[in-house]
Formats: sequence, structure tokens, C-alpha cells
Amino acid sequence: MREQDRWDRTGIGGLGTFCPDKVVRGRKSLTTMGCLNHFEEVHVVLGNESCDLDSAVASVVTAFLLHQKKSELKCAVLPVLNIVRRDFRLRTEVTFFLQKTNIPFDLLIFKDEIDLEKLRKEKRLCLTLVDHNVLSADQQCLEEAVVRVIDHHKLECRDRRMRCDMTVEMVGSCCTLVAEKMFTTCPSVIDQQIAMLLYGTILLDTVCLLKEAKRATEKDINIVIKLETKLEKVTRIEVFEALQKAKFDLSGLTFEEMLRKDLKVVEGNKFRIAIPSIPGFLEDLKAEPKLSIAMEEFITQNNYHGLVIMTIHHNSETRKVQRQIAVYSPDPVIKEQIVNTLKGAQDPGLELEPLHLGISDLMSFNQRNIAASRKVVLPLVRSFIQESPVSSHSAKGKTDFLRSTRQVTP
Ligand SMILES: [Mn+2]
Repeated sequence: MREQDRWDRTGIGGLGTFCPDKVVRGRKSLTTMGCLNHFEEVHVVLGNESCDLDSAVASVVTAFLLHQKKSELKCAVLPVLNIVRRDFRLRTEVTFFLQKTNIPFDLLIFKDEIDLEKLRKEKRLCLTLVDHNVLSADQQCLEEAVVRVIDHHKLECRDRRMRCDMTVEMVGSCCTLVAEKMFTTCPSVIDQQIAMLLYGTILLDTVCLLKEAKRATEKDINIVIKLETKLEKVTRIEVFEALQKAKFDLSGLTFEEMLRKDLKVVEGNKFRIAIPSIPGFLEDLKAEPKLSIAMEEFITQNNYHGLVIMTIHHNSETRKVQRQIAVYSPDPVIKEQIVNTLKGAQDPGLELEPLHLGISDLMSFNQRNIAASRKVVLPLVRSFIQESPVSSHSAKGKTDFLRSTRQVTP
């Protein structure tokens, strides 16, 4: 059987129709909000801000489940993907999998298409958090609307327990908990489409239940086996590898989208440094036309002062990992200072080895300490921001900072 046929067998299930039709038809926020006026209660299922496959699928499937249980006409149940629609293209494994499982993209609602704060003010919002249990800083205002949490991260917010239905368990994937809920409360609605959505997500999150990866728990394994009873002729490794491939497939993305795909930003002291992580090698960037201009544009448009690009390459045959790191800033002093911070790191050191790629303005290195991920580099960049001496470019920022400090100090 061709791979395509196998995927198509997931068929079009009920997912497209679980939201009251007129609500999800309207894609523009105005239309959506206009339609939402008809409902006394709007129940939103919100994933975390990374909008990875776990968050996206957990939110879509949980909304479907809640809708089954709560089909009163006065209540709308909506999954909301916690990114702006423009960024959806960057979640390549999510777009790939939702397409494969026949979820039409125009039925999805993104955070910039619904005014949750307005609904909360009108006291019409009920919020279920999936795949996270703490609202991000700019969504804190929604806190009082939270009625349910389904999550597999460490519980950071305990005082909600009284008013909230909490399902928090350290399993490999939030979708394992969603699947478990479905099997216990509504097993009859698990068709091939829903089973495949949950199945693929759990496999991706647990590295295909691989023991050595230490992600999968007993429960993840049992749920995967149960889901397999709803699926025909699928193999774990096939589904996992297709998703893994889609996750690292940057072929459809522009350079700017590549930088934004997996981006962390460190800020403070009026400094903003972006740390994108890109699969592959720095050498690959040479193919990018007008690279320096693109980097400068990216920096200017987002008010960054510098860019620390990390690349990672997994060789699937040798299982070897290679890391590289490069620093860019239109300000040579800042660039130099960041490089010195990275070079001077100890415990662990990054073991940097200069690379001459011939990309002007970019200082590039092989990073021989492959264990030092962004979790190590990010605090280094933060220490640069906090401790760096005032440079030419940053002088203004630092002065502003001092002035604002002075204002609050009596
Ligand atoms: Mn997750």
C-alpha cells in the first residue's frame, strides 16, 4: 500500500463539524467575534505558545471531546492555537499532520483571530489549558476563566485546584492524557482520524516510544497500543519518521521564517538578542542570497541588537551530532562582546573552533561541546546583557535604563 493511501484511510471524521458551523466558517476575527455573540458561553481550549504538535492536537481533540459532552446550543467550544496565523507555516510538522489527517486549515482559529480578553470581560469565557498549566505573561489576564487543565508539565500553579478540574501527570505527551480521557468518557467517538492524530503526536513526543530516549511512560505505551486497535495497517516507525521529517523540513520556508521557526529571545537592560536554532550546518546559509542584508533586516524589524545562530545536525547513520554557532550584529562592539562571552564560558565551556565561511559580518564557530544546547547558551547571552560594559551602540539603551531606574528609586 502506498503511503498516501495509508494516510487517506484516516478519512474525514467528525472533527471538521464539531464547532457550530457558523463560528468556524468565519476566519477573520471580526466575523468570528460577531458569530460568537450568539453564545452565552464560549469554551476555549488553548495549547501552549510553542504550538507544537502536542499542543495543537491536544487542543483540537479536547475541544471535540468537550463538544460531545456539552452540546447545548448556548455554548460554543473552540480550539485556539496559541500563535498568530502568520506563524502557522513555521510549524511544519503541525501543518503536515493536520493536512494528512484532513483537518481543513481554515477551520482553525489562532490567537490573533479571537479576542479572549473581551470574552473574559463579558464573563462568557471558559478556558481549558492543554499542554501547559501556567498562562504566559500576556495571557495572565485570562486566569480567572481557567476551569480545566490537562497537562504533562510540572505543575507550577497550585492554588487553582479548588476551582479547576486538574489532570496533570508526567507522561511523555499531553495527547496521552487526552486519549485516556476519551477512552474512559467517550470511546465511541474515537474514529480513525482522531486515533491517528493522537497516535502520531504521542509517537513524535516519545521518540517512537524508544526506551533510551526516556520520554515514554507505561501509560504512553498502553495508550499507543489501544489507539492501534482503532487504526488499520499503520506502523509506528512509519508514522514517526514522516512526522520527524516534516518537523525538520525547512524547504518551504524563507530565510526569515527559518530564523523565526525555533527562536528564543533574551532581553533586559533594553537589549534584545535573538537566538534561533536551525537544523543543518552554517555552510547551508551560504546558499542564501543577500544573507547579510537579510540578517540586518531581521534585526532592524524586530529591534534586536544581535543574533546568535545555533545549528544542529543529526547524522542518522552515524548517530553523530554536530553543532555550530555564529554571531551577527550590525554593531561590531556588541558582536565582539557576545563572541567573547561565548568563548569565555566555563562549566561547561563551548569549545569553540573558528570557522571561515566567508560570510561577511558573521563570526562562525564549530562548537565541539555538542552537549551544550541552547539551554546552556541562553544564560551566557543573558549574562552578556546584564554585565557587558557600555558599548558605543548600547550606550543609549543603557542610559535609558539608568534613567528609568533613577525614576523609581526615591
Ligand atoms: Mn507537550
